[in-house]
Amino acid sequence: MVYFQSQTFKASVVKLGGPMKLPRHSMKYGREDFNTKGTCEEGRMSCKEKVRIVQKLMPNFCKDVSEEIECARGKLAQMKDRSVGIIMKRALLDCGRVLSWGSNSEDDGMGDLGSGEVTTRVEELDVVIEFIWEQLNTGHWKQVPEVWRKLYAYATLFKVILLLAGDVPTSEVIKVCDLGLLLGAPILNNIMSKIAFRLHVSQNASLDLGAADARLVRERHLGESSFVEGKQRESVLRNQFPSRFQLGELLRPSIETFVQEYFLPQKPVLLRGVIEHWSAMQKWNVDYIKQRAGSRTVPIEIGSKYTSEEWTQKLVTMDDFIDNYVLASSVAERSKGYLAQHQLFLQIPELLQDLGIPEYCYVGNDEDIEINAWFGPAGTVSPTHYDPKHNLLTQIFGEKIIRLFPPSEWNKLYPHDSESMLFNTSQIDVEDPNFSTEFPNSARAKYADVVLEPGTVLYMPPKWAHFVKSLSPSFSVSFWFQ
Ligand SMILES: O=C(O)CCC(=O)C(=O)O
Repeated sequence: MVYFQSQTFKASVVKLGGPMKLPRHSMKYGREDFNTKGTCEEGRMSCKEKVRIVQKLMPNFCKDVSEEIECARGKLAQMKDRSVGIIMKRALLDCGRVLSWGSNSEDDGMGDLGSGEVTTRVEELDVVIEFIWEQLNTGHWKQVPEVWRKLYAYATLFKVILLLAGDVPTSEVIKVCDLGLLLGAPILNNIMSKIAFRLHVSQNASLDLGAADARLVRERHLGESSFVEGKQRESVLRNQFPSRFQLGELLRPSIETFVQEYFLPQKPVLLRGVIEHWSAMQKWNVDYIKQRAGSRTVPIEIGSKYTSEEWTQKLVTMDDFIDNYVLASSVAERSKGYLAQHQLFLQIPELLQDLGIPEYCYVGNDEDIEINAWFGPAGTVSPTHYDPKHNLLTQIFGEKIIRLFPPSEWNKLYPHDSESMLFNTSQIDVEDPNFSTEFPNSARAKYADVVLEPGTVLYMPPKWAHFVKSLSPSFSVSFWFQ
């Protein structure tokens, strides 16, 4: 796949390892998405409490970090770019001073670092972060030297530590962590994710979503879930041509049956009884997601579908996304928001504890399972496209309708130009009643429609084209494997 990166005002975010699907991962974010200022203070944690969180997570900060920074400085010197290395080294030493705070009984404020020094150091780091951001966004993502992604992660880690000492709003610090996670390389055993999660949980505990508010959120959420009822669900998609076939359904088949009858012959099937025991099935709703991840910054898609002109991407907090797109139907109608194909569980691994990995994924290469979250309001659309990997699409809450086309039908679906970013996407809008006039061969394409209900899993083999529309606020998790 090709990953486009172009100069400024575009950023390539959320790599978090693993292959990407375009255009969903072209990641066109505006520079304003990277502004961490201006978030209001809500937490009641003291500066000391916040610094302690990092002290506990990184008891050997200087030892753990020095080597990496020296190595990066060496590489930068070779690249004749010493100034970044010098600023990083200075910031490292200052962070060491912040994190040794408390080891000396005479410490006040933020160790022996004055607030003026904190501000200066953060300003210096902002210049470095901006500079690295430019490096990340110049040219082809895959050709960006790894040292820049590492440095981005370390620079944001240093900024986080200094901001904590400078006592800025916790939400601002969490956003810096998330940007480090989204753009930087993973460092120090996923330290940024641990810091962000601990800050979020501590802040949330001090805020505590009032019971009345929680009830309100739940009621609004449930109120919207009956977007389309009963039999009507099936008629959401028009053009019920005679070439429709029925998809098989199985209750927790053995691995042997799955492999012999579905995986090897590359036949899709709807599975039941596979994920019902996941605690997410009981626990997950919008309140819960807010509690676990409300202050976290996530990438969302805005627009009716990724093939439309007005489609764009944005970074927002999970709270904003839920309030303004998942629950607020009037805004959502004007501009749909979709947290789509995001490796949320690498960013917030604690959420993965509520799920499992379906054992059928292990019939492939178990080191190459990519897990993506798909969370949004009723009416999100993924236009007809195919993916190169096997997929188990699991439904946690809400419902989706899916139209599936075998690989043999792909030519009848009028794919976009093979040289374009949309090479894996059909030009047909299966919701448009006139599509067969414009694209006559499509009326002969064989397909199956399936409704994905909570607790069900759809196995989609590679190259099976699929159109997906949510019928209610919905959370799905896909497992791609090969
Ligand atoms: O749920 C969706 O909107 C699309 C899912 C999908 O395309 C996939 O899992 O590959």
